[in-house]
Amino acid sequence: MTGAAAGLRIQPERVRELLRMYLVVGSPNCRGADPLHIVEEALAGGVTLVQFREKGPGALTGEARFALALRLQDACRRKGVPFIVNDDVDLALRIGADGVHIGQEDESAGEVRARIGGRRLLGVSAHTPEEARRAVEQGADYLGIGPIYPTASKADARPVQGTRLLSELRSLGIGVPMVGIGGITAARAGDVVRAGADGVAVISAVTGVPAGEVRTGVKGFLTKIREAL
Ligand code: 3NM
Repeated sequence: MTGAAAGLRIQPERVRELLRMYLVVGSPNCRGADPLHIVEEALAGGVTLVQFREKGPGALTGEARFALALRLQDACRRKGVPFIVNDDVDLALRIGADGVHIGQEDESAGEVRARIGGRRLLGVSAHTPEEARRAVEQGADYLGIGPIYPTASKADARPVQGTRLLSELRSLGIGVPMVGIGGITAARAGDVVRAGADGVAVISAVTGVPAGEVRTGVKGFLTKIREAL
C-alpha cells in the first residue's frame, strides 16, 4: 500500500473501540424475528459494530438480500455505528458500507483492500500466526480469531481453539486489533478479552435470545468486557 493510502486508514485505537461488542447478523440467525428489530435492539444496548452475514439455510438472495442490507445499514447509520458486509465486496460497494470482513477462502486481503480503498474497514479471519501476519501485511485493519468455543452458527467452522491463538499472537508481538468469535457468551467474554482480544464478535448470544432480552443481553456483555479491559 502506498503511504497516501495508508494515511487514510482508520486509526488502530479507533478500530479497537469498534471491536468491543461486535454483532454479526443475518436473517437465518434471527429465528423468525425481524432482523431489523433485533439489530435496533442490539444498537440500543450498545453494540459497537455490525456485520451483515446473510448466509446458511434460508438466507435471502438477490434484491431481497440487498434490501435487507440497506434497512440494517440505515438503522446503524442512525446510531452512528459502522456497518460492514461479510465476503461480498460488490454488495459492500453498492450500498456504500463502512467495510468488509473476509475469510481465508475469499479474495485475498490485498485484492479487497485495493477494491475498497483505504478508508473502509477491512477485517480478515485468521487461524494461524502466518495467516495473521499475511493479512496485516496486505492491509487488514483487524483480525477475527475463532472459533474460540464450539459454535452452531457456522457450518464449516475450524476446530475449536480456545483462547490459545489470541494469547499466542499477542506474545509474538502482533498488536493489530483483534476480535474473538465463536460460541462467546457474556459469561465467557471476559476470558476472551483477558487473552488479548479487543472485543468479542457474537451471533447467537444476541440473535438467539427473545427479542425483548436483546438489549439487556448486550449491556451484560459490555459490562463483562469493560471489567476485563
Ligand atoms: N466465524 P456464534 S465462528 C461467523 O471461527 C463465525 O471464524 C467463526 O457465531 C470463526 O456467536 C462464527 O453464534 C460463528 O457462535 C459465530
